[in-house]
Amino acid sequence: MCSLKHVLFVGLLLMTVFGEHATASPEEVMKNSGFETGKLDPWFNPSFDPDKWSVVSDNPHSGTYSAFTSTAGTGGTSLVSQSFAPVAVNDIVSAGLWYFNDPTGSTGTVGLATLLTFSDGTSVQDTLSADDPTYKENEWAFRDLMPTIRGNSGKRLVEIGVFDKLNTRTYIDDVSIEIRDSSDLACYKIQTRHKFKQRHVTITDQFGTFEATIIRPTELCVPASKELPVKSGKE
Ligand SMILES: [Ca+2]
Repeated sequence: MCSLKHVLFVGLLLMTVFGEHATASPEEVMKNSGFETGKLDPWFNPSFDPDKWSVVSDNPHSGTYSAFTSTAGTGGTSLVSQSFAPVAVNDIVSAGLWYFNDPTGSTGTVGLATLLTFSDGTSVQDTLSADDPTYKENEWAFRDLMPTIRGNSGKRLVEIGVFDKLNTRTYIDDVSIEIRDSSDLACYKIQTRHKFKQRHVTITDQFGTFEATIIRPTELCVPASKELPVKSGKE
C-alpha cells in the first residue's frame, strides 16, 4: 500500500495529465416504465385479480399516462407486475417508483407494498408502513426500493409487482430499475504528453484503492464499480 505522499502525487498527476472523463450511462431494465405506450403491456395483472390495474390519463406523474386501480369499497388490494430477464442485484444502481394514494375508504396499516421476486424462486416484500413519516397521501411521492434490494445481494431479480393500499384508489408511474453497464469504466484521456518511465501507481476513488501500472499511456480507465479490474491503455 502506498504512502499518503504517493497517493497525493497520483492525484496531482491525474489532475495535470488526464483530461476528459467519460462513463457509460445506467441501463433501464423496465419496459413501459411510465406507461407512455397508453397500454399496460408488458405489465400484467394476475388472472384472479378482480380489481385490475389499467392505464389512465387523468393523473400522470410524468408524461400523459399512469397506471391506476381502485379497490375502494371492495375491501381488497390489487397487484400489477412486470417480468424481465434476470438482473444481478449487485448490478442495480437505482430502483424505485412514484405512487399516489387517494385514501377514500382506506383501511390497513401498509401504505404501499412492492413484491420483488428472484430467479431462485424466493421473493421479498418492500413495505412502506402507512404511519411511516415518508408515506404520503393525495400527492405523488417516491419510494426508493434500493434499501430492500441491497439486502438481497447475490440474487438475481426477475420480477417486480406493486400492490395498492388496501381499499384505496392508487396511481403508480415511472417504475424504474437501472443497472450499470458491464463496460462501465471511468476513462481519462491524456491531453498532454509527459515523459516518464513505467510507473506503478495507486489510485484512490470513492470505491477504494486500486493498483495500476502506467506505461506511456494514452488513456487510463478505472472501474466505475469495485468489481471491475483496472485497465491501463498503452500506446
Ligand atoms: Ca407516465
